Amino acid sequence: MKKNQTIVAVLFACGAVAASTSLAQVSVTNAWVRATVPNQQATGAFMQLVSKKDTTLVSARSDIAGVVEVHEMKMENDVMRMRAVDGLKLPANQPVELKSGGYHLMMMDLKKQLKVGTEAQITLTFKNSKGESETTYVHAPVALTQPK
Ligand SMILES: [Cu+2]
Repeated sequence: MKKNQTIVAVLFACGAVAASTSLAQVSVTNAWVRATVPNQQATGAFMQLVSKKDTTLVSARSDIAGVVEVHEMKMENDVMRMRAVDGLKLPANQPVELKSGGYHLMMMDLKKQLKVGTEAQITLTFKNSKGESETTYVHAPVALTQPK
C-alpha cells in the first residue's frame, strides 16, 4: 500500500512540472556551465533562450555562486572585454544564444569547484514590459566544452 502511494506522488509531481512548463513563456535549451579548477572564483554559463513573447532576462542566481550576472563580451579597440548588462532582451520567438565570446551568465564568488559530470542549478528571472515576471529553473551540466 505504501508503495502505491509513492508512485501516485511521483506521477503527480511529474504532472505538475509538465503543467508549469506549458505555461512558461521562456524555454531554455542546451544549457551548460564551464568546469572549474580548484579555487577558481568564476565561470560562465551558456544556453539558448527563446521566449513566446517579448521579455527581458533581468537576473540570475545559483546556490553555488555568490553572484550571477548577465555579461556581454565584445571587441573594443582590439581587446576582448566583458561587462555586465542590465537586462538581456528576448524578442518574441527569436532565439538568443548565450555562448562563449558573446552573452553569457557570469557565475562569480563560486562556493565550490564545478566538476565535469555534476550539474549546476540556475534560476533565471524574466520581466516583460507589463512588469509580469517569470522564473525558470535550469539544470545545467558541468562540462569543459559545449556538450554535443
Ligand atoms: Cu563574464
